Amino acid sequence: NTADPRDRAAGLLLGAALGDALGSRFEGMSAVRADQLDEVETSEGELRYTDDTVLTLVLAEHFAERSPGSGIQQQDLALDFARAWRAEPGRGWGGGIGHVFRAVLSGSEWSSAARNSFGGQGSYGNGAAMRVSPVALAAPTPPEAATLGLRSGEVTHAHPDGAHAAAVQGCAVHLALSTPADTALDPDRFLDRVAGCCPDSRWISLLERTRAVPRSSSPAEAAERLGNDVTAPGSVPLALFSFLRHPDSPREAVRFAIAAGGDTDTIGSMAGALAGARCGATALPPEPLRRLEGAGRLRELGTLLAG
Ligand code: F2R
Ligand code: MG
Ligand code: MG
Ligand code: MG
Repeated sequence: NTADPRDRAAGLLLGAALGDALGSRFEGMSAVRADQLDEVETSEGELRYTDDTVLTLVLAEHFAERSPGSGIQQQDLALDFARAWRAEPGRGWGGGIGHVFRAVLSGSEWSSAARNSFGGQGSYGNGAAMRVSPVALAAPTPPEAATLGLRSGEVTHAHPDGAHAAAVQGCAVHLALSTPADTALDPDRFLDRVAGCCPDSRWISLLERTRAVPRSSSPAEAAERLGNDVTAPGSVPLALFSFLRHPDSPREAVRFAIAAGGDTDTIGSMAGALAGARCGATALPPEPLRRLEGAGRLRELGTLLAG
């Protein structure tokens, strides 16, 4: 682990993208074996990322283009997300998110576009949480990261389960970024602090469920208890668990998340952001990192946003 804030900021963004790119080969599979993970880590060729990282980059650029402390301009952010979706339709997008982006591109306010999806329920997909990690670099404290996470999330995910997931994951990444490098991470204290930043009863109970999973569980057992699907409540807890299981190894945290199967790119990405933020870019596995699409810009943005 490193104490260098720039290395940690780079690790946060690179860890998110690496988890996405490694996991994307297996998205939708029920479980992933160690030899399949070894193969994707060591094979040749570029490791391409998916929608998770496309939107993470948009959010990071949103902060990089503005002076520190400017927060989020929600209509601008919605438009930038939607333009990124339009520019790259082949990045493996969620089933309902196109409706939101199409409405924004035809002039709707973000709030009505997000509210009108899924028959007026709004989305509880994990798309708001999967892209939220840059808020940890823009907010000075964990509670402010939760607030920024919520503001970035509600732009497309109007259902409270989807929007609050971004608050939870954003604040968790901020906490991971500021854990002392030379002290063992205490999972109970970590979950207490996340819960303290996110006063949403549904998420408090999901965090309690995460805490109750035995620390020695296998990926399959953790997925059985916490879920591993494209919904926010069915994926953010498993990403947190994967990190708490392997807080000092981004490679192991990401491998655990992907081995659990299901929404592997997204759960791998969220676990990678958490572990990369704690351990830094220098702790990421060098070989797959060398092959990661966009690694140069991700590193640059991390360093820039770290200030
Ligand atoms: N969607 C995928 N992967 C599967 C398809 C891959 C693609 N076909 C390919 O192989 O190229 N991956 C990406 O989607 C997830 C993020 O989703 P997001 O952005 O939240 O989208 P959406 O559509 O809003 O929500 C996802 C699904 O959740 C269910 N859902 C959400 N809200 C619902 C509601 N109110 N009622 C009922 N169902 C709801 C729906 O099934 C949505 O389609 C990430 O995994 C990303 O990698
Ligand atoms: Mg994806
Ligand atoms: Mg900061
Ligand atoms: Mg996914």
